[in-house]
Amino acid sequence: MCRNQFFVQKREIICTFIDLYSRLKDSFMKRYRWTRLEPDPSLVQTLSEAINVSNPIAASLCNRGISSFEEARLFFRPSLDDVPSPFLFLHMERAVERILRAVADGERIMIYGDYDVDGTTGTAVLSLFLLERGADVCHYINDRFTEGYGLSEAGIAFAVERKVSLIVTVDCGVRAIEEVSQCKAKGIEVIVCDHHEADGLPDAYAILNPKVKGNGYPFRELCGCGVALKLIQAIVETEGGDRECWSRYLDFVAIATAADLVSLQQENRAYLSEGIKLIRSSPRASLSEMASFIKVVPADFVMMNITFGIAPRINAAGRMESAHTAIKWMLSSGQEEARRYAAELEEMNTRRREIDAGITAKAESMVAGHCASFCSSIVLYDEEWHLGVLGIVASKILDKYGLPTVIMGRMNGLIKGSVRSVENLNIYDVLQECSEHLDQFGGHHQAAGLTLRPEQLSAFRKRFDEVCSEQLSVEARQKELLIDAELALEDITPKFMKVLEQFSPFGFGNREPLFVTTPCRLVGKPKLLKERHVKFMVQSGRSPSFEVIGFDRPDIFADFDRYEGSPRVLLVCIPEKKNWNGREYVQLRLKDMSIV
Ligand SMILES: [Mn+2]
Repeated sequence: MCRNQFFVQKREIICTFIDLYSRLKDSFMKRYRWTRLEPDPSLVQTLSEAINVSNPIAASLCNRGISSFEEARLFFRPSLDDVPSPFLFLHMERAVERILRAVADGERIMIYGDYDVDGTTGTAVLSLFLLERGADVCHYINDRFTEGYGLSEAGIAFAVERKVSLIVTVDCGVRAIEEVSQCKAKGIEVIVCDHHEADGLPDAYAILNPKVKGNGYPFRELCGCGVALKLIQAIVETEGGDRECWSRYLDFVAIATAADLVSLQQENRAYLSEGIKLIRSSPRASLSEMASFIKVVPADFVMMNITFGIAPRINAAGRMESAHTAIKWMLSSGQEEARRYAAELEEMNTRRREIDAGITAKAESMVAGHCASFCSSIVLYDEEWHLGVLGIVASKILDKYGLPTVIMGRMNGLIKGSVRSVENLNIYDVLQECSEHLDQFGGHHQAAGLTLRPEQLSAFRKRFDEVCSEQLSVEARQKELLIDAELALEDITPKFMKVLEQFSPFGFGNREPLFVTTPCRLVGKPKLLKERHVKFMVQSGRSPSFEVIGFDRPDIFADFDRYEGSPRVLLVCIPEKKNWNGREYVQLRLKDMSIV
């Protein structure tokens, strides 16, 4: 071999080695697929100048569809002044006229709601509003287990028995074609307040639903309780009342908006922030009593107290016994009554938690055995499992293993289950492919429910895994982080933090802005907290050093351990204001990391 050839070969070997090494290094660290969003640079530049914010902030806004001064104003300053008129709904005038006539004539009105947070709060606000007008109002909520979702025979029989002549539905009704005509045949008129999609429409007196074709309302993303609020607003405006007469229900509307996973954009942001303000400044009895159970004073109330405190307690009623306890709590007139029902909800939620923890533990112990035979899904069944918590358990298993999950229990000789799916897989389509093994199924692309006969279980399990394996690409199996912009540590200024905070409230349709840092250097030694969380300091250029916290990432601590000296890293993180012993500082909440 000539000398030259030798060097070429050697260089190739070194290059291959470096390449392999850097790929190995990469695989040590990254847990997620990083997707850098790339908004139009000229749009980002123009917006950043128009509203005087830094480029990373402007890019994050553009990624949320906000690219003008006016759109930014509506986003950062959500106000009730900007919400559209309720009379844009095609049938609103009819609905108002019919309800006012029923109130004037002393007709009995029944509010028919769903058993979840959205349906029960919607039922409560309509009931409270009409009761104050001296209307003769009753309500009906389906039993989750015996009646399921939508208008039921038992519900209609209840209305007939109570001599009801007008039903107003909340968070259900738009698909009840058969049931609405049954009502009509029995002399009961129906007004539908709903936000579910529907193909055909029922022959109702009026249909208020922003997702129905030609409905006239410009914002599609209202929750069911939000639609009920628009109806209340329309009645108030027809009677010449002022805003306070309808905005006083925003506490419950905020709770429904946060809990029902509707998009936190446009007017939903106004309802949520105004509703939370209302709970802070003048909480009604039911809310102040529940606040003491979730250990928060109303004045400090935040969005998290809804999602992790109030919503699960309301849902516990429908899951464990009957949603009626939740309605009674919402309609309570004094502190004492409110305390009694809040305590009942607390007890049901404690029970729900115990049952859910037990089932989750059992399900987790079954995963390994299941995955020995199936690799693209998790389908678990136990005849003892309580049907009310299966959806919660399925979400937890999905979160942990990242595979489409079905968790099932038994009722009346049939198997019933909840299905939860990863982001990039439409689970409704998957179920459709398995329909020969199913008695019933329904839901949407991320969550569904199903019923099947026990003898179909093993065939269903096999088919479900087969379809998932066909439809789940390699990419879809790895969780994706959507990164809004690159951020240099030097750019994390007090002003940056102040603007960033105003992106909240976060949730569906408004995720937290996520940044990838420019390369920065590890300072000092990383720490492992509670054997699970990694904490370390970073610094770059002339920036001060920042504390980084990575929850549940002991792997990062272990990886650092393998490196000599202080490696340079890229962080995918969310900068957050922290307060410790009266000192305010910025901490970077870490989602993922790689070494450069
Ligand atoms: Mn709903």
